[in-house]
Amino acid sequence: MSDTLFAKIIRREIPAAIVYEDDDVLAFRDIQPQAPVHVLFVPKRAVPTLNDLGPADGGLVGQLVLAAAAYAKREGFAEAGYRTVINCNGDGGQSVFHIHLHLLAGRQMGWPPG
Ligand code: DGP
Repeated sequence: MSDTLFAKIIRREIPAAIVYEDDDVLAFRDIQPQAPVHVLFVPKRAVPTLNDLGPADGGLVGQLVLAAAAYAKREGFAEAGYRTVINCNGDGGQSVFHIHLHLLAGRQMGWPPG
């Protein structure tokens, strides 16, 4: 596993407010929340960016999406709505190079994004 900030959170070397975990995915609250609910869904297998995914990695991305949707249902805001985002590289606004899916909820989201 590469030594990103999120790898350290996965290894419990840095504290985080963990809200979900399974064998492949860890989810924890974003330290700089952009909405009342802002949770990051992170694969335990470190892949730096979307550009580094291969044909066999569809399951990894699918697990992030499914875990986020299940969390939204579990927490009771699925019907009200939410947004999921995966940033990629500089123009995408990615700052931590370990793929993660942002789940944002609890307010009306604007479009287009800033
Ligand atoms: P991105 O810009 O898409 O790479 O998102 C990275 C997110 O990670 C950003 O919204 C802030 C969050 N973040 C950065 N450092 C920490 C940390 O130490 N703990 C937690 N929980 N989140 C962090």
